[in-house]
Amino acid sequence: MPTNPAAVPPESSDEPHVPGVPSTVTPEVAEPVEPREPAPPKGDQSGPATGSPTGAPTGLPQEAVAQQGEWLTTAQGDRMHDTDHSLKAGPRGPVLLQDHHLREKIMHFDHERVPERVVHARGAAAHGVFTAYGTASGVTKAAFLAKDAATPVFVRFSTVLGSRGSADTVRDTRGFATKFYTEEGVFDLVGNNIPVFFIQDAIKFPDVIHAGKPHPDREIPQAQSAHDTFWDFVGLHTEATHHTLWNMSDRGIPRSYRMMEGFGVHTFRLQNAAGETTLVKFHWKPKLGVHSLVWEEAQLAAGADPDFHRRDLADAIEAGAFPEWELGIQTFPDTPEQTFEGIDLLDPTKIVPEELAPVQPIGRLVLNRNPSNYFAETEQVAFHVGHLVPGIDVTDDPLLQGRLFSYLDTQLTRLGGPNFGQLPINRTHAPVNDMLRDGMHQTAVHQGVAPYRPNSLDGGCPFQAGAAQGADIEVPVPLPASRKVREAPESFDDHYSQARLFWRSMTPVEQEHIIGAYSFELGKCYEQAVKERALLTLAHIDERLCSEVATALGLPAPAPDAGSDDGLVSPALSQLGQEWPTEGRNIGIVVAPGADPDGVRALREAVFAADMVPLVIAPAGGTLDGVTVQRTFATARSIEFDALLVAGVPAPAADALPVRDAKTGVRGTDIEPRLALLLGEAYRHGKAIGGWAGAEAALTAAGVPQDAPGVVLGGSGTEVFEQLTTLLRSHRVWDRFPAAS
Ligand code: HDE
Repeated sequence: MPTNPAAVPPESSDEPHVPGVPSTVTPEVAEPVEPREPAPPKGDQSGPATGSPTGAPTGLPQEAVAQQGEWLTTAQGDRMHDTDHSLKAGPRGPVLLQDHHLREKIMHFDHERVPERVVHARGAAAHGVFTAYGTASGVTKAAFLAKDAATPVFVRFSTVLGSRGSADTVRDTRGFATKFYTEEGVFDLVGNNIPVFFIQDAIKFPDVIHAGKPHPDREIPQAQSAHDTFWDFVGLHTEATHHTLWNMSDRGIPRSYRMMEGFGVHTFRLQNAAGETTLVKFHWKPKLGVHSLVWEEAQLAAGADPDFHRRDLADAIEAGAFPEWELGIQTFPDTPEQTFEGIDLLDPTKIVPEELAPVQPIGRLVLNRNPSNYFAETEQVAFHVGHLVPGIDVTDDPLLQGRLFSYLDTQLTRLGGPNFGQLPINRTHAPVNDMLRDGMHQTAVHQGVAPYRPNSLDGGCPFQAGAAQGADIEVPVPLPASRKVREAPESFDDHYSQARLFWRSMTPVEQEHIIGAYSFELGKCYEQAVKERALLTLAHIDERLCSEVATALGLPAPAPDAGSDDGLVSPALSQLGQEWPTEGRNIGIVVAPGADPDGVRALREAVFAADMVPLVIAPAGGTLDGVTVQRTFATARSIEFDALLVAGVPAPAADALPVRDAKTGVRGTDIEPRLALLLGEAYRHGKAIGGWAGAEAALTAAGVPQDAPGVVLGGSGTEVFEQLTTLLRSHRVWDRFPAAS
């Protein structure tokens, strides 16, 4: 019998299943079940038996599974009896060169890494399905956008600046890249969570990234824009102003990947079956709304849980709270000028406000399956803006044009050669019959003798398709009669009007966050000239923004230079002012020994019933009064919870430090300091807080005023929870932020 513990057969299907893990791409929401820590990867109980120790990862075809059989082998299939000792000349003697297993094992380990992505290195991904409404069929012939077409997808979210091991919650733009495995070939929508970009021409990309990455001498700071080289660049390169302002807004610190918008950024060209063309911008709209962390939370999470977003995405999918987005398009007539309401559609630093061109929903994306192997899927996936299907084409946006080169080129280094398209995650679901041959990591065994055209030896195969066979035929767009130049169009010179539009569209509390972000980032710079130049840029956006940041920096504010604007406001840019679904939110339940255990049980049921996740927090792990504890005072941190409920007052530890009641100033030892920290942070971060069964004392000791907005006391746990749910629909208790009052 095998002695290797990995050889234990896969768990049987009647064992408790990981909550909500689906075995197909069907976007059905599973019944919420009691949460537990993420379980190790399991075999797909519904798929074919593989006889492998780990079972076939969910959804993968059997031939894609590396492990077969129960016994440990070398890479050549030679069965091994010992992988723990090198072959030696005696137990105390030297290691023998003839030990092939040792050399193979270490050689392979030494080469396990591939270069990380030069940008967007830190990411997390999930599988899902996209179902089209058919509403885009009038403007595009793309088959996957026809009514009810369901297309498998793989979506990778990322930060831009940080290395692969950096924290998730840093202030940065987020990548939102979607691979549609359509019947007509792969379509990649490689977008961001911010609709504009720092630069208007791809040739500036190395500059902006060199400026944003850590300083080349000490290689710090990691994954941050709060340093001199970044602000040096954006101060000198004013076309970055609009995007920088978005980054300094709450969009730069999303609460969750599930709560981000996505944008294709560039304008694309669609073509319908009649050959008519339309210019469009793509938008992803999250079902849960657009929500952000507050800056202190983002900083705390970077230490307490650097995997915050990655964990959130995987946990939500595992629990059956499948993230959802609607894909929408803004459409514009394809005129020779390629402008709309005076906005240059080829300028990637500009948006078209939704109030001028509404976003029309064209389909629904549901992410319902976690990757089973990070490297094979999330790391090796290769997106490309040039992966297009008939009916979708690029425009002459100079940023997009440069990307068309970069995304092929970068894979040669990162994935080691030209055959990365054969990696399972990158394989199209359409039949492939190309004439590309050989090269590094070739895994296909091509047939025939004539990989050239024309040929007679392979019967003339493969044949070229025409329009009738669905060939992707370029849209014959007329080119402007012009001259060869290194120049940008004049309209690209407007660097401020849309930054002003964005600023004006923010609510007071969002504006306060922006002021705080600039004050923090510029406060981390050392060079006086860099800060002064940044203030000059702010003077072009708004006088108060500029003067408040100047005050925070201890510098004089330059004279305002707000230009002459139309004063347009786009309410769609604000994240506040609406109510959103609360599915998948984490509810922390702080319990003390003897504090209404039946009430806690009923509360947990109520939280599950509301499709949210109850997490019981107690002084120690295990169970308390028969209730399973998920977090202890040592492992819980406020960042994890969207709302907190407190039942009773935990007894202070014998060595507890005295804490100060923030309201009365009185010091006491009537609450555990870590609980005081938990409640105090949740309060400061504008989270809904509730309590019953004697919670008042704990809240008072933690400095949480009982009459403050968003603090609910009394009744039963379930009654309090109902009120917290209403508060959660607005994401935070905004009235607790000074600017909102
Ligand atoms: Fe990228 N970008 N980019 N980018 N980008 C890459 O490609 C590049 C730009 C975006 O999850 C790289 O495979 C240039 C805009 C995402 O794997 C690289 C320019 C937008 C991802 C590259 C841009 C993006 C990348 C690095 C200026 C939003 C991650 C690894 C012309 C619309 C995809 C790779 C993933 C990745 C180049 C600008 C989004 C080097 C030259 C604008 C989401 O090819």
